[in-house]
Amino acid sequence: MDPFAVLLLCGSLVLFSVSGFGGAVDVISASQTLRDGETLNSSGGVFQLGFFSPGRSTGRYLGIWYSNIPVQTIVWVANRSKPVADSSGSLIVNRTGGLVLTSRGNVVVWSASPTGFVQNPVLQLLDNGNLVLRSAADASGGSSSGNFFWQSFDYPTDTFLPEMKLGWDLRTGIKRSFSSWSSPDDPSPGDFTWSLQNIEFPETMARKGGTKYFRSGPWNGLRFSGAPQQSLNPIFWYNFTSNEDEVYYMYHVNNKSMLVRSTLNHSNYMWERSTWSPDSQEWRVFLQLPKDYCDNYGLCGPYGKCSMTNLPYCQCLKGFSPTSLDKWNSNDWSQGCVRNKPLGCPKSKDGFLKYSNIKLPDTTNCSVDATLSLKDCEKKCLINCSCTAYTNSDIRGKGSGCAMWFGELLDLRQYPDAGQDIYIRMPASEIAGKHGPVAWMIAVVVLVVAVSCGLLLVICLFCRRKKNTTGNKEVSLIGQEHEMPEDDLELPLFDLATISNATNNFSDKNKLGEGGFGPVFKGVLDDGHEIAVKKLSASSTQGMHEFKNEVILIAKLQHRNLVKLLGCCIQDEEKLLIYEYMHNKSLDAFIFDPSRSKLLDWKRRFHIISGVARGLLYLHQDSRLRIIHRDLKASNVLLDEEMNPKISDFGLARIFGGDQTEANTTRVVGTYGYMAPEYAIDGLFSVKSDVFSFGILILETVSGKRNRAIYHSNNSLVGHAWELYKTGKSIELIDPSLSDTCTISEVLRCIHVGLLCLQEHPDDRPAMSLVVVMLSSNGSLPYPNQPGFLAERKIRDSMSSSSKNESISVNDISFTLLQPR
Ligand SMILES: *[C@@H]1O[C@H](CO)[C@@H](O)[C@H](O)[C@H]1NC(C)=O
Ligand SMILES: *[C@@H]1O[C@H](CO)[C@@H](O)[C@H](O)[C@H]1NC(C)=O
Ligand SMILES: *[C@@H]1O[C@H](CO)[C@@H](O)[C@H](O)[C@H]1NC(C)=O
Ligand SMILES: *[C@@H]1O[C@H](CO)[C@@H](O)[C@H](O)[C@H]1NC(C)=O
Ligand SMILES: *[C@@H]1O[C@H](CO)[C@@H](O)[C@H](O)[C@H]1NC(C)=O
Ligand SMILES: *[C@@H]1O[C@H](CO)[C@@H](O)[C@H](O)[C@H]1NC(C)=O
Ligand SMILES: *[C@@H]1O[C@H](CO)[C@@H](O)[C@H](O)[C@H]1NC(C)=O
Ligand SMILES: CC(=O)N[C@H]1CO[C@H](CO)[C@@H](O)[C@@H]1O
Repeated sequence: MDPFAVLLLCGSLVLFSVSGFGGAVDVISASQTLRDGETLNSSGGVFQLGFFSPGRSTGRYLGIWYSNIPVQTIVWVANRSKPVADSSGSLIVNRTGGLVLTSRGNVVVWSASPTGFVQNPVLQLLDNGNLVLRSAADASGGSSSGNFFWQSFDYPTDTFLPEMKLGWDLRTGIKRSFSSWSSPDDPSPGDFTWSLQNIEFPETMARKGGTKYFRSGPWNGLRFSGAPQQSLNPIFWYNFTSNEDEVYYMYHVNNKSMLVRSTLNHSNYMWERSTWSPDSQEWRVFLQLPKDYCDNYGLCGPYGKCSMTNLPYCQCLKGFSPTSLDKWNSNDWSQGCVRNKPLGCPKSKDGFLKYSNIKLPDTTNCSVDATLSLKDCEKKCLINCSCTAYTNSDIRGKGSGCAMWFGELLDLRQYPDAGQDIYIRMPASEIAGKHGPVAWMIAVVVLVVAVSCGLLLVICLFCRRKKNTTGNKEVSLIGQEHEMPEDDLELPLFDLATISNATNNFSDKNKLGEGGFGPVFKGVLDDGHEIAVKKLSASSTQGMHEFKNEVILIAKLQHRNLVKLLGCCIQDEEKLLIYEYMHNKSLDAFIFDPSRSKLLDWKRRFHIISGVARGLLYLHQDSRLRIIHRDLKASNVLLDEEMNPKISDFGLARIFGGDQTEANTTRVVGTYGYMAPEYAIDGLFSVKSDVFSFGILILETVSGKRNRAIYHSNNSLVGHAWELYKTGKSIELIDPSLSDTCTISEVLRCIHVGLLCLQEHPDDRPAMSLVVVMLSSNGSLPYPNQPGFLAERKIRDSMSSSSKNESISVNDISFTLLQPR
């Protein structure tokens, strides 16, 4: 017998014993073929190798997926960019261990070669999803690293599985990184990639079309310095290995029977980690990166520092100022900051300022010496004039190693309680005075402030005296802050010329928007005060005198959640209301905008919901006027510089007619999507119709979605929220961009209160005083009934009153009068 044949026979015998065990086929041996339609199962039945067609594609790809879950979840694709056109594809392991995928006519579609000579090559699919080529003689064969001549884990696609390595194999030169699919129908590499970079001080970097987009920060011995959420999870543990053979990052799952994967999502550009939930039979995402606005790469430019707890988010480091003040002030921070004073090196001395809880800057221009202590690191940095910062490269224990940055510091971030220390180089003059001169300066500043306050007080008193005596038109803006004796409260009357001047003659450039009662313009008074001017449309039926009286009454309403009315102007048929200017525009500009919605984390949104509730309570009960807003909606909630909510447009309905607590009106103001059924249909309004609108506002703020249609219970946001509530799945209503910042119990409470506000019968809705209590306490809440849907009301009404034409015509009138906005 030919010796080669004997060898082959032996090989197959060994093979037989391997594959025969347990009956499942988890290996393909030399010269065997895997055809389209056949699968190779891993021994524990977790994964499967075979041919598949993704989404709507008809092309066939060779790939690996989970065998036991109904949602086809591909974890690896061999020929990502070159499908087999029909089902003629077949994979063969040739005698030298080459893997060859051919289509009709033996055309090679994909191939892979072993890294060396393999005796009796076999291809095996392991239970961790790794497809490996090994020698049949190699008995180990387990899922431990083993002697693999080729493995799919070295050529990742978009999925990072536990035990896979992200990084470099320095012996073979392989660099393992990830790229998203192009689309759900096309596994070819998309423009979203994820890799480990900067081998000196490695960090992971996500790129979108080649542009840096999110960075994890470098590995500091325990975790990536910019991914604090990592250390919080008991399900995983992480390994980072760096030696002369390999530099890589890896994660493991404690519970082996749990299915976990991380993917690059091509549709939302997120790095998502999810687990399979056997109960609900779906993948549950529990970690998404980037996580918040400050995670945007380089948002604050060089020497800028991002913090989610500050507004604006970006700040210059101490001793630095914005490169371009104009851009900085218009929230374009990308140009970053420059030093106020140049470094002294080499002529004079420099020192370092310590910052704590920092995500370390981009490590591209960083070098590490693991043998140095922090003290020696400082010395070494100090003698090289281009060294701008240093810190420990490993923070385990007391900290060790030395990392130094050369050149600009980019993508710094301040955490409240994560990150680590960094020491940033400054000229000695900017640090030296930390105790002496600074304390001195503080003393001087305090003195100056005290003296000027005193002076101001005197001036104010003087002015007040003067005003009282002359009784002239009040034009000053100061002195309106607090409640004054009745007779002293006079509304500032502005001159039309002043306002016209401030708004560039009501130019379109100054227009902020079109409110329910007329356009709104931004203006700047001569003294620099920014104002918003509402030009009332002429349709008010009131005379000038009544109008002025109304405005004076409304100007008395003072609450921190109401926009402050600064004055008015009545001249030449023009009626203008002058308000304080709100820098952050309105709530709808944030929650409905995919990119800006990240700016409002849950804490802020809850603050907004609570603030609006208090503002509304004040209007309904605490103010002397009992005002019904009648047009509460996201675009009428303005946000100041600190994102405090302020209700605007209150009292306008009053100016334009009726002021009873419950009234019937022929003119239905208000906005489609926010109106209570009894108001929209019967024109009946009360404080409880505001409560209904507030319920809509809560649901929109929580979900980030507009309530567009209330006609069809299934399509509307309200209907959706109700369906989810009934099935105990309210969590699914939450805006995905909140998922990491929210306190679930608080969100669920808000949704619950929202549904109570949306009850069909006004009497079933809580008053605002109760809403405020319900939002802030932990007590149990009543079970809501089905919310009031316009559609059902309308249909029921017209059925029950088919004999009464009257009611139908009322419906028609009210709908034609709706203001579609
Ligand atoms: C592989 O597993 C699937 C499902 O678990 C099963 O239907 C198939 O028969 C298995 N194939 C082999 C060759 O064992
Ligand atoms: C096996 O396949 C590899 C990869 O395509 C190829 O380089 C090699 O020549 C093939 N060997 C044989 C014996 O066909
Ligand atoms: C990974 O790290 C853990 C501790 O975090 C350690 O017990 C384990 O041996 C490490 N594994 C590898 C493969 O380095
Ligand atoms: C491991 O995960 C499985 C599947 O999710 C679960 O059924 C099992 O209870 C878990 N075991 C432990 C010890 O947590
Ligand atoms: C990507 O995200 C979208 C929506 O966020 C989701 O529907 C889709 O399943 C995700 N795709 C992958 C591959 O995880
Ligand atoms: C690193 O240094 C080079 C050369 O000075 C510079 O062009 C580059 O912008 C720097 N990169 C970072 C991330 O600081
Ligand atoms: C400072 O360090 C940089 C980066 O390591 C190096 O290229 C440069 O030569 C050093 N300069 C001096 C004066 O030592
Ligand atoms: C013959 C071959 O290997 N063709 C392609 C299969 O897909 C990979 C990954 O996308 C490509 O790199 C190959 O060129």
